[in-house]
Amino acid sequence: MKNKELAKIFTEISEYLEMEGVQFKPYAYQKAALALETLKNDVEDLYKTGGLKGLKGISGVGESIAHKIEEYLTTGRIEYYEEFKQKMPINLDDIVGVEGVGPKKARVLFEKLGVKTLEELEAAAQAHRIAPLFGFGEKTEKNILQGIEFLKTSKGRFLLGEILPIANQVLEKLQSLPEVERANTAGSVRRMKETIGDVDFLVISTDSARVMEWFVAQPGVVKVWGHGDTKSSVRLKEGFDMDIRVITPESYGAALQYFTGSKDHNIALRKIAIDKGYKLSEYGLFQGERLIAAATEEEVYEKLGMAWIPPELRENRGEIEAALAGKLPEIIGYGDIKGDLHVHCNWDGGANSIDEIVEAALALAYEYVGIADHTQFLKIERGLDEDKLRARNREIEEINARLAREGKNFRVLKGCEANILADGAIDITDEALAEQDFVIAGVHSHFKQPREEMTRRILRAMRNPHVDIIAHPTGRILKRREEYEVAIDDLLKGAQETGTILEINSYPERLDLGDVNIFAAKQAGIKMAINTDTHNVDQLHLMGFGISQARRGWAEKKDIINAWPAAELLKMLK
Ligand code: DGT
Ligand code: CA
Ligand code: CA
Repeated sequence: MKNKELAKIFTEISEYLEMEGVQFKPYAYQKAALALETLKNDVEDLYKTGGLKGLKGISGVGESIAHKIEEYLTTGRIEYYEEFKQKMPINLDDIVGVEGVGPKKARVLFEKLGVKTLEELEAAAQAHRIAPLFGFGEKTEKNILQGIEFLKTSKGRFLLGEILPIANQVLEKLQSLPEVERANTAGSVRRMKETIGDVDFLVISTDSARVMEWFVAQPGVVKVWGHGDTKSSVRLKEGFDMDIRVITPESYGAALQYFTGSKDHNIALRKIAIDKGYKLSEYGLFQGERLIAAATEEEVYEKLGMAWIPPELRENRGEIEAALAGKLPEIIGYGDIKGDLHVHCNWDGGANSIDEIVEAALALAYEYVGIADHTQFLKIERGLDEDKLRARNREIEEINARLAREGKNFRVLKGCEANILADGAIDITDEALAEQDFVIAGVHSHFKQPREEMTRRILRAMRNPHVDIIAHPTGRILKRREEYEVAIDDLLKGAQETGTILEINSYPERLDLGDVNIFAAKQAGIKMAINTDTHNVDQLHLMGFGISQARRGWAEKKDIINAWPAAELLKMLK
């Protein structure tokens, strides 16, 4: 799929435009990049079937960008982009990926120090050549070094959001091969861990040699690490590895259990087996030579005295004890969400009108959708002031009236995503907040505050009686930015005392709260909302990633407010 390649090019164009101080245009390219990144259709198919018009049908893609997509699909390059690259041949993805280095700084670093790569950036910082530059200073130089350090620690792991679509495509193709009887993903992909080291597949096949040949010859394979009779391993052009193993039907369950992991879960499970006088391996559960269970995972768990454990829970965080005691949580299901409470519409620069959002939400069988536009402080995101919010709310009321006339069991909720200013005040008046059905508040600036200040800041926002939900509570960006310094225990206590709901932001780069914090929040009786934070209806399906982390954090329907019917939700938001 060319979607990702184009998204990367448009992101870089927007960064080049920002370097040159161009107004508004960078935003248009950013929007198009976002749309392409999460587009479910193959952009090439859209072009083949619909031509330019088909491309313009992608929300966020206008005339000029559609022409550039066409140019790329027909010639393999975009002249406009190549010109930028020639002028400033910077490895932008890497450099701008360092926390604290935006396009403008990247340009200065290139022009003054000739920095093009991450290695050159690190060397320049270590040689203290960055601090003296105008607009940089000691602190920035230190931040850059820290940022690079963080990138190194997460190197070699990939976002679940990048990997899962590709893994699922390979899985579908595997399943459609005539010689494949059954295929599954295993490992961290099956457990839906937030980041993935490599992808593991298991198959049952009547002709494993053919499957191996197919596997190592897939388009996109750039290196074959191993090509055996029943086991192979490859690297894809995206940079990650995939392993495959062929298993006999008799021991498929035991193998699936073993290769799903996690390793810690397996070790704990093997101890239980030993205590019972059994031996557990990837070939089955044995008593001496006698096979006790192997064909299905359910049997294996059953013979060990417990119910089948959902893969998302298999991290040895108490799930085995819970299963032995018959007390596994009834974790939220992938189909249990009744509405998304964090959707940006075209009032604040999102790609879609409220009508389009309603249509998309109805298609997902939602019962409600919460529009949460940015408020005024975030000018770049075209945040709404009090008057604009009021006008937008009138539009929502008209749409709700129409939906009621049409007899639809669906409603649009009026909300906003307000900013928590540096001192914990909210950037818009209490009167405006009082007019919303719900208020989300989030930190979008001053990320580098000291721990106590950041904690106090968010606690103050929680105490604002109008604030219902705290967005992306820790501010982390996976593989890019560490969470801001904040005392998470104090935040949980604050949420508990004020009845504030914490968001589980579904964006693959965020997944914030993450699984461990979700677990802690649940234990403290704190309610959560799984939201997509989308600026484009094509991203509403990212909800699945948030749900997966909620499951990993043991969250049940009762813990997740947007798994509740509208009436209950509104009662709690009052
Ligand atoms: P990853 O790839 O780093 O995201 O994490 P996993 O969990 O997918 O790990 P991976 O690919 O190394 O191995 C897949 C599964 O195979 C792992 O979850 C459990 C099982 N496994 C692999 N090596 C061992 C081992 O040495 N001991 C045990 N008990 N299980 C193992
Ligand atoms: Ca793996
Ligand atoms: Ca592996």
